[in-house]
Amino acid sequence: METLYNVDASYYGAKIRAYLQYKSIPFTEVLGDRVIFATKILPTVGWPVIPVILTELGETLQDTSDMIDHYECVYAEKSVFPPTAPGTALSYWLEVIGDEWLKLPALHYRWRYNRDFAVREMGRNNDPSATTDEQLRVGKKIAKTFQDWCPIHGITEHTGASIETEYLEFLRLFENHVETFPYLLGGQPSLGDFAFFGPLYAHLYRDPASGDLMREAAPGVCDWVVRMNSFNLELPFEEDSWVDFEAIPDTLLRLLNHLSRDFVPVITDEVQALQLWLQSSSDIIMPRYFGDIDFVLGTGCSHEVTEKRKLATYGQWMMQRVLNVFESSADTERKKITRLFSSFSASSVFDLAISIKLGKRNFQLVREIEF
Ligand SMILES: N[C@@H](CCC(=O)N[C@@H](CS)C(=O)NCC(=O)O)C(=O)O
Repeated sequence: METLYNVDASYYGAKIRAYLQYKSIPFTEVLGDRVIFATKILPTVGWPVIPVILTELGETLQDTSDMIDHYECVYAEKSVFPPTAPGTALSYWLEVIGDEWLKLPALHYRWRYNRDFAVREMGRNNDPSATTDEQLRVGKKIAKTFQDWCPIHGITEHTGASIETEYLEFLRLFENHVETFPYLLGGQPSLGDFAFFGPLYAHLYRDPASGDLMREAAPGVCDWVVRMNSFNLELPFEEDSWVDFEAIPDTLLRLLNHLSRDFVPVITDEVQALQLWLQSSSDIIMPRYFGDIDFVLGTGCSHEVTEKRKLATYGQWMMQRVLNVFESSADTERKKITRLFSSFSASSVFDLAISIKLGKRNFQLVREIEF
C-alpha cells in the first residue's frame, strides 16, 4: 500500500489523490503536518514540499508528474493518455496549463478572497493538536510563503481584474464543454483532467468564496469536480471514448484557444530565456527563478494588461514532456500533432529549440549532461 503525505488545501495533492483513486491504486493518505515534514519529507526529499508518496517498496516519489509517469508504467490499465501521439501531446499540454497557468486564478482568488479560511486551515494542518491561537499564529507564517508567490507569478493589484475576467471566461467555456463531454478529452479522464482538478478543486471549489462563485457561474464544472472527486466509488464509465484528435470538438477548441492565447507567449519566452541563461551559466542545480520578464494577460481584449513575473526554470521541464512526444513521433504523426496544435494557435511551441535539457536528480531540477 502506498502512503500519500498530503493536505486537502494542496493543488498538486488534489491532482495525485484523484489519479490514485481513478487507477484503483491502494493508498493511505496521511496528513502532512509538522511531524511528517520533519520526520518523513525533509529527510528524504531535502526541502519542504507536498504531496510526497512513500511507495510500498520504500521508494520516495515527489512531483506529481513523476508520480504519474511512475504509476502509468506499473499500472497500465485505464491509461490517462489517449492511444495516439496527438492525444498524448495534447494531454501533456493540458498538464502544463493545469499545473502552471491555472495558478493565476487559484492563487489570486485564494489570497484575495479566502485568506482567513486558508490561514486557519494551514495552521490546523501544521499541528491539529495546537490551540486555535497557536494555529492562527503559525498559519499566518506559513500562508505568507504562499501569498508571496502571487507577485512572482504576476498576480498583483494591476492584474487582479484581468485574471478574474479570464477565469470567468474559462469557466464559461469549460461549462459549455462539460455539457456534452464528461471530461476534457471525451468520456474518460486524461492527464489534463487531473492537472485541472488540482486548482479547480483544492482552491477554486473548496475555498468558500471561490466555491460560491463556481457554483453560481458554472454548475456543470462543479459537477465535473464532484465526478473527479468520486473515483473512489469506482463509478462505471466508458473506456476508449476519446474525442477524435483529428477533428476535436468545438467546445474543446474554444477552451484550448482561450487558455493558449496568453500562455503560449509566456512559456515560449520563458524557455527561450532559460536557454540563453543556461548557455552563459555553469550551474548544474537549477535555481527556481533566473530573472524577470513582462507578460500580457487578456491579449487583444479590453482588459489587456502587462505585468512583470519571475522567469522560472520548471516550465521548460514541463514543456520537454510535450516536445518529447513530438520529437519521438514519425513524420505522419508529427504532422497530425502540428495540425491539432495549429487549430488552437499553439503549434509554435514545437519550434522551441531546447538544446540544453533539464532533468531531475535527488528531487532537484538539474541541467542534463550528456556523456
Ligand atoms: N510540481 C510539483 C509541485 C508541488 C508543489 O508546488 N507543492 C506545493 C503545495 S501544493 C508546495 O508544497 N510547495 C512548496 C514549494 O514549492 O516550496 C508537483 O507536481 O508535485
